[in-house]
Amino acid sequence: MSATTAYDTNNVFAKILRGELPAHKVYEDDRALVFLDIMPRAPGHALVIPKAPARNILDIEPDDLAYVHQIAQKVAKAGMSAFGADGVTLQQFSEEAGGQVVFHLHVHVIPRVAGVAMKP
Ligand code: DGP
Repeated sequence: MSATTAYDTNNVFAKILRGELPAHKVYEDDRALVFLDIMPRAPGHALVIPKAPARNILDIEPDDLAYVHQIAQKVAKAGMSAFGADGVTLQQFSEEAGGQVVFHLHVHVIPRVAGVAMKP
């Protein structure tokens, strides 16, 4: 596996973007989509993805990466407020060795309550 691995248009997030699979969407614009994680590690666990076809941190265009993080900041603030959180954890995994399972770039935004551990 290398940084040049091609984008797979059949990954599940590409299917969500095309409307072929359902998702609980919480925000959408012309460049990004935000939806709830199907296996939340804490209440309000959301995923921010670019609409552009990026596999992960290794191939995303810098402008798209910056935009995804702008949206992640908004989602972090809104999620903390909505779920009464004291903090927020952002995670992004790249390639199998980095813990990535779905190969369309996504940033996990996980509201955190003080003293409450995230689910594994
Ligand atoms: P990772 O690539 O390691 O960041 O893990 C993928 C994450 O995506 C994991 O937290 C579960 C979530 N996920 C996988 N399939 C689906 C799906 O079909 N719908 C939603 N909403 N989330 C999914």
